[in-house]
Amino acid sequence: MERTLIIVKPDAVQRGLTGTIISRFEARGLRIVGMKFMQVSRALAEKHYAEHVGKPFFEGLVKYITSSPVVVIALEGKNAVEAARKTIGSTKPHEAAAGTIRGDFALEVGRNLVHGSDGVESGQREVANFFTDAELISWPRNTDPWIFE
Ligand code: IDP
Ligand code: MG
Repeated sequence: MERTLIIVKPDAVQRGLTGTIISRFEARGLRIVGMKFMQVSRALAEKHYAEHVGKPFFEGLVKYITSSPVVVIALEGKNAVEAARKTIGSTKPHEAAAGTIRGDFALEVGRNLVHGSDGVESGQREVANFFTDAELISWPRNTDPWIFE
């Protein structure tokens, strides 16, 4: 099964949207295999956002993600990466479809509430960047047969 890294970003935590955002993924059927409240260090932010080094928004992005605590979640499921991205919505919230997290709760790209991995390989890599093996729990969920065929 695929894994994807979700970050409930500092703006979402500050705005009291943590529970609302987690519940969107939970209701979708994705299985939580890791979750913690943490402060992202500059080193971890640079590692996580390495693909954006050199872009004009990079400094602002690192400042944003390290500015206050986040909740990181590892989710598992069939097609978990694409399903989570669709639940999150477009990067620019003003373009995000209504019904998505960004489309319902955000307006600006630099305050877009949530991160989700953009591919199967990045999902694996990003989960490993944020969680140790001991922090990830593979567990049989009683509702799995009602969610996964
Ligand atoms: P994604 O989060 O939808 O995958 P990416 O293109 O990977 O979007 O960009 C990572 C994050 O960088 C975005 O979620 C957003 O917070 C920030 N970002 C992207 N483009 C811009 C921009 O043009 N200005 C400011 N921040 C940006
Ligand atoms: Mg991205």
